[in-house]
Amino acid sequence: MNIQELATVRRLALPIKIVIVDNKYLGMVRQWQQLFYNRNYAETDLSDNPDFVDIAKAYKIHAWRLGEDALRQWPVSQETGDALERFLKSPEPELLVFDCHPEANVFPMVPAGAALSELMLEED
Ligand SMILES: Cc1ncc(C[n+]2csc(CCOP(=O)(O)OP(=O)(O)O)c2C)c(N)n1
Ligand SMILES: [Mg+2]
Repeated sequence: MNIQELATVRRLALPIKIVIVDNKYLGMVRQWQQLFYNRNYAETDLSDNPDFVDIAKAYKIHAWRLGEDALRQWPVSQETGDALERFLKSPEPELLVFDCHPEANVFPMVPAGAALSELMLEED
């Protein structure tokens, strides 16, 4: 929704660090469809997302991708740690695409109509 701002980031050489958690869905909406509408996924599939690394490169912003496996082990490998450190310390704008499982959910959440005290901490 903010792609054009990459042009400003580049023009002003703003040292902003951008992380895209790419689950290939409108995930917050998909989670509701999964949990409360029996996985009736409507208009949330983004499996045809563009390659965000290529998009950043078109704006001459350095970009790279981190697969989900890279963060599965903790502490992360030396290679991943070095890459993240370079990313954070870079004086340039940087964009990182972090591939995320399409059905990873976010908790806690409050179901529609429920009280805050009824928040869900995990899937039933
Ligand atoms: C301009 C605008 N349109 C619609 C929404 C409603 N909305 C909130 S979260 C969301 C899905 C966002 O998907 P994504 O950016 O892929 O993030 P994810 O939930 O997958 O982490 C939508 C459509 C919004 N907040 N702003
Ligand atoms: Mg998403």
